[in-house]
Amino acid sequence: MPQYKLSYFDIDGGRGEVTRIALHAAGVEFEDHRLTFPQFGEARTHMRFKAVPVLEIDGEEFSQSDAMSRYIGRLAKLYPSDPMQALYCDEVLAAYEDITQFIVGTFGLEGDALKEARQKLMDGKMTVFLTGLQELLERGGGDYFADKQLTIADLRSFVQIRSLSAGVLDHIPADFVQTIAPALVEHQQRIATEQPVVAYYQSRQ
Ligand SMILES: N[C@@H](CCC(=O)N[C@@H](CS)C(=O)NCC(=O)O)C(=O)O
Repeated sequence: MPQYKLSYFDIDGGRGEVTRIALHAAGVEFEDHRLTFPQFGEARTHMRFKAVPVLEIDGEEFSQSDAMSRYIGRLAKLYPSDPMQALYCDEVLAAYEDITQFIVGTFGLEGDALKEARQKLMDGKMTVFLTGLQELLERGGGDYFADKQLTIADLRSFVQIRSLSAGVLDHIPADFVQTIAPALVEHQQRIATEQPVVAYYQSRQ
């Protein structure tokens, strides 16, 4: 059995979380290496792209969260084998990555500049993307985004909608997603009750 080590921030969310859930669902032991921000500052100097998550498999390092979640998703049977269903799944992952980038683009702003940038995002790109993702959920049949079963697309949506709805991002109200795309919130709450997700968070207690 290969040795897996996932390095990411000590948060139950962000770009490392889907791979953590999928690793647990795949039934593989892994070192859940959680970094403080100061530790990251030091560790990044040795990382190829100076960013996390980093997945090590038998000491070989891999970057890019969607690449690693797809790989582990395949091991966990959480990634479609059918090419069209894989396309459905990938489209969702990429759209959520775009949303992440929009939000990251407002990091570092303060005061009125932050408030205005976040309002502009909510009125513009976030509304477009959340509405679009809700359409993609409907396309998948309403319960799942692809393959008529749980995939890493559902996990990514679960992680990201949970975070967006937590009220932790200044000027983005906790009910913003509910207002724009209620089906994504309903989906997030349902995915939270799926066995692999429940089992992963139980393992964290
Ligand atoms: N495309 C990369 C982006 C990685 C990335 O930007 N990670 C963030 C944390 S979620 C990071 O390490 N940021 C620090 C930095 O870029 O300075 C991925 O999907 O893994």
